Amino acid sequence: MKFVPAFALAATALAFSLGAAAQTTTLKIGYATTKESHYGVGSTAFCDEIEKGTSGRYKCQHFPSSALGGEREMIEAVQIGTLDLVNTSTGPVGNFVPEVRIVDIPFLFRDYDHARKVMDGPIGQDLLTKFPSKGIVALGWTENGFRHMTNSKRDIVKPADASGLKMRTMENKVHMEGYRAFGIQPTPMAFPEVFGALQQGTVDGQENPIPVILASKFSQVQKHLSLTGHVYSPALLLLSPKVWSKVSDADKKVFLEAAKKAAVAQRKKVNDDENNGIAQLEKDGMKVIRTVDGNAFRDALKPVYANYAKEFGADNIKKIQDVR
Ligand code: EAX
Repeated sequence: MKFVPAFALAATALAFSLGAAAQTTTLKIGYATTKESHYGVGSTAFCDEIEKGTSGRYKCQHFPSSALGGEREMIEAVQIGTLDLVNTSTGPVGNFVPEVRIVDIPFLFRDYDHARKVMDGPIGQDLLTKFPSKGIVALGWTENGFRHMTNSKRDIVKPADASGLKMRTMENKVHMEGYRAFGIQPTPMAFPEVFGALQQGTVDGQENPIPVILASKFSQVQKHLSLTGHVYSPALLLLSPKVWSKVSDADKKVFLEAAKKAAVAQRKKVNDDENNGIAQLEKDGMKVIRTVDGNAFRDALKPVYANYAKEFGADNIKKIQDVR
């Protein structure tokens, strides 16, 4: 048997490990809420799929709980390439890709089934094609959920109850225009500042889906929850073009398939939180108004819908409303 000196074995092992390590690219992925939240579940599904599907050529490092800043900051970081991936609501996205603003219109979507059909269908898929020219690769739609109002002052059943409240909103002019019609004083603010602002009383309330209210423990600083469901908040998996340009065609297919699996996992978590989270929030001390006067909120929006129709085209709004 040929004697192989120990140093030769060590060198071979080192070369192999360096070779293998050199083939693994670790992608940084950021999102607003905890790793256990809907964003963490969706991001984990995506990351597991790309690691498996690329035989370990790609894996992720998670930055949950707004560790890398607000969603707007993370989207900017993806654009310039200092962050590889972000799983973000559409809140600030309209500042980068204006066409996306149409899906932020209040009371546009009937329910989750309608919203998911639109995002996964021709309308939603066409919106994804608007991103590359703005220096962003949109891998697919995930989901934040239907947004509800919380505040520290009073029950909200109809717009008059919300009138005069100083509410934190996302940096989203479509939302702000709609909320003004309810008499709300909208205060745009990045998500990482929201808990503190509620705690100090800088704002009276905020609006977010149940999964975000749960994961962010807003029950500690908010007494009232009203299930207004006034906006459906889509979310997106966005990737830096710097990464995308280095991904092989075969691995690109893996990334796109993985984004679909992320959507399935994230939407399931949203469903679970919607089904179980409200009772949890009541247990945590929140007073929940389950039935609001939805027609009164929709009526209050009518003048604003005329503006939305001017901005987005009445036919484009109707196309979304007509999806069955
Ligand atoms: O995406 O800013 C918000 O209210 C968003 O819903 C939150 O960051 C989760």
